[in-house]
Amino acid sequence: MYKIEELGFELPELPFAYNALEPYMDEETMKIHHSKHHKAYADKLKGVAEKNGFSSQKPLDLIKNINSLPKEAQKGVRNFGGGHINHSFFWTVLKKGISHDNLEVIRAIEKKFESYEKFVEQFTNASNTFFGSGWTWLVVNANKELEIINTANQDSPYSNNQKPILCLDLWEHAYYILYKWNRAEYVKNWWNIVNWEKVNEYYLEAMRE
Ligand code: MN3
Repeated sequence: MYKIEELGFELPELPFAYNALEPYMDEETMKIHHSKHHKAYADKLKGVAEKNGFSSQKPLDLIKNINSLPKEAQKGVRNFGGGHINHSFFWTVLKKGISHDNLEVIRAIEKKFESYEKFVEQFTNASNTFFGSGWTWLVVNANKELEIINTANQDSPYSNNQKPILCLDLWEHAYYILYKWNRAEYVKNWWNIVNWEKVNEYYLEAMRE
């Protein structure tokens, strides 16, 4: 599987088949989400990078250092770079049938949120009460603590010195074909396709750094 820090401006291959998350996420949504929406972010970021002379840099570094980029490049990097990086990250934390038992990240979640169930409740609540397009994240913050946050549009936690370990796409394009208006049902079903083994990997990496 690709590493976020090594990504360039090309669309990364989805680490699973388009129908691999059925019935919780349908094949048509995954196809459009990855090959149209994500690809558009990557292509537009490439345009911004070419125009501003950033083509030799890594997209993740652009997102991390967004505030030190020239003002005229920041909006494009925030929207398209965020879109590219956030989606690339999202695909890696999706997989069907992964147990959350016996993982260090779950011990840390239990310590921070009391129990796995309480964590799920808080994350779900953060998603359901978020207005508009954006994301819900579990991050390791600058104090090395777990924290649930939302970001609007394609804003990325990487820009705020937070290390994401799990995320959920709340844009309508992520669920509308299958769930229509019912975002809460999408959020509820999404827990069946969290790749906890990858989340655990990200957690251990973030705590080591
Ligand atoms: Mn999306």
